[in-house]
Amino acid sequence: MEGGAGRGLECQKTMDGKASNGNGSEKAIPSCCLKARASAPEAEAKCHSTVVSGWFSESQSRSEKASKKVYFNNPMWPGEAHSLKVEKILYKGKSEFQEILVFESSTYGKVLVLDGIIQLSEKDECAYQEMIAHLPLCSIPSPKTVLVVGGGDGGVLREVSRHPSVEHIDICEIDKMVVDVSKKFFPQLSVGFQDPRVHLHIGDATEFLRHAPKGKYDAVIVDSSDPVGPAQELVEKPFFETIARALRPGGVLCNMAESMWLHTHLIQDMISVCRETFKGSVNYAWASVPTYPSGVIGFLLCSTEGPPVDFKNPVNSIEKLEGALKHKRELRFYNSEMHSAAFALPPFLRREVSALCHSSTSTLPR
Ligand code: JFQ
Repeated sequence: MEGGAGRGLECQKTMDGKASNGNGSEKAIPSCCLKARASAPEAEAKCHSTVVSGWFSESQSRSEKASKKVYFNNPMWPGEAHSLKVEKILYKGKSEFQEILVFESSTYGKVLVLDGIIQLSEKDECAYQEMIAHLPLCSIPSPKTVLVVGGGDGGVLREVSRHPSVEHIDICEIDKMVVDVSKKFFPQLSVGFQDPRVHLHIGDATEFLRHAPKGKYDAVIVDSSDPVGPAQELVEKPFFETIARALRPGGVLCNMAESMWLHTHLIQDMISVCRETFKGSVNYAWASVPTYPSGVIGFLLCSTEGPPVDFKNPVNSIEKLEGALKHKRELRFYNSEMHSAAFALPPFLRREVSALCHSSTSTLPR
């Protein structure tokens, strides 16, 4: 986009906390410019490099030399950085894989951040965890064996365990520290680990899937972080092939699939790869999650060849499952209407992601 550099310079003027109105007098910075403040080095970043002037921003920071901090756009959402006001930093640590931060926000409750990227907030986690779990599990009759990839906070497990038909839940999370931090700070999510059907495996998901018996799972749910760094291979063909192998005929995959506002190329690539790999249905759905970049998140739903799966019309509706609506806690976001609505796609997405048009089971009218 033209003019970006010029706007950047304007922002620099606000770094001292004041802005000039051009006639020599100074005025307070409008709140919209607070975001801009976080995009440059600041002495005030005293608690954590992503927290500047009391605001967490989802841009990344990296120390070049010990004393010098360099702030830059996150490559997944260049030119923007959603901010939350921080009340208190509750935890900061570094695992073998990533930097972990937990803070109390002013308006979204506690927030979990990995490598500078928001994973969940207490206020809106329900939308993501409920949708990523129930979109696939309500699309097949009586799911019994489920694998969760990632999801170390336990929120997806909490949702999967609402399903009374489920007998066995494997979870493969690479970073044990995420599980431990969640158990300490997010008991409403980590409650998912308490279900006796859950079996936790700490390790690499591709390895885990390679050794999984062929056709073992009715459903696989990939609750990954963004595909930069360690999660990169989770959007590539070999990974999807191992999932397809581990699913039974007519088994289902639900994979986090980023934002339709920001990542149409990635969505296009994922759909193309999944269409080659999964010979049943491939559909895209989405939900509103205010703390994720652009405020929405997508889900890619795929089924293997076998009994046909109509993702848009749940055959295993949650309202009919005994005890499901209130298991551990009440559902907050998901119901059968939200399920079907999630597959309605705006025209711009249909136009930009041509892969959505190339199947009898796509969400597009033919
Ligand atoms: C929550 N259980 C995991 N997964 C969250 N940009 C991702 C976090 C980062 C987002 C996309 C979803």
